[in-house]
Amino acid sequence: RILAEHHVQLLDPSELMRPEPTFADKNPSKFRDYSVDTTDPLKERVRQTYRQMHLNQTVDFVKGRREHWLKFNTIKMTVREALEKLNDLVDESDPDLDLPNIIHAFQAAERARAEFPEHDWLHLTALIHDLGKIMAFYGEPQWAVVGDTFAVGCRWGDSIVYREESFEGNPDGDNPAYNTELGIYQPNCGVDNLLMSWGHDEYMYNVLKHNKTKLPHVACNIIRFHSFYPWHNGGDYKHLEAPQDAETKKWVLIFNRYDLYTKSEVVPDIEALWPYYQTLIDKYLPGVLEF
Ligand code: INS
Repeated sequence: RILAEHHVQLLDPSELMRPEPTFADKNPSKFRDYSVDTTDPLKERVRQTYRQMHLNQTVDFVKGRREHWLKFNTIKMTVREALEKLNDLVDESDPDLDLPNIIHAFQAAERARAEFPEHDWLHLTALIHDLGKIMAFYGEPQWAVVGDTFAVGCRWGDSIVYREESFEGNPDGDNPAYNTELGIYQPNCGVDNLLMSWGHDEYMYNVLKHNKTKLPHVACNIIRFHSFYPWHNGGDYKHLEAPQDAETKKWVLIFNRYDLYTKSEVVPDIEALWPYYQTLIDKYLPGVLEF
């Protein structure tokens, strides 16, 4: 009976969506610090990555990268092989994690597993949510792989990090077709109709669909929008939301707790965890994938 109560408590949605998680290794307000300090190498690394992103991500650029990557003819690999590649990737846009990305994958997955033990699809979603970052090993600069995403083709959201200065010189800012509140979109067109800045979210979403994953659609949507902070965290782009986006946002926000607040120096025992996660890979995303 005690166990059952504990279980119910863990699954209470209001608890799950509380902004302050109790499991974080540092004060939650200390995450996502994008303040500028040009003498701090980590802060500068983050700022420069976003500067390149905000300068170069235009409608034309995004269309070009989609054209290139969505042929899925670059890489053939299993999920495990792709995850192991992330051992060599430190995300240059992330002020909260200076460790290889595979560690973050397991940190997030284990937290999802602890809070939603019965939703095995969510554990796998957390494990693979950043897998699209393997683009960085195949010629893509980090500014087109990592970091928060935003919609191109309309005015940039006010809550985008470094919004004030870092878009200076981006030609879309001078283009009247792209620089209005609606830009190329219809009101309430829905987030899945937005042309997103090119990065690992949109790529991995498409990889999942291309490889006919058995993960539920909401899992694919979590992956597609998990870095769209200006939307799910900043409150921008409301005029482009469709009613069905509320469900996506709810799950993205639940997921965000595992994604953001588990970032810490505590390294999980990855070898010991593989067998469990391999069963999930075999169930939902087996074999060699086309990336
Ligand atoms: C996260 C988030 C972080 C960013 C990471 C990304 O989802 O957007 O801010 O640094 O690259 O994976």
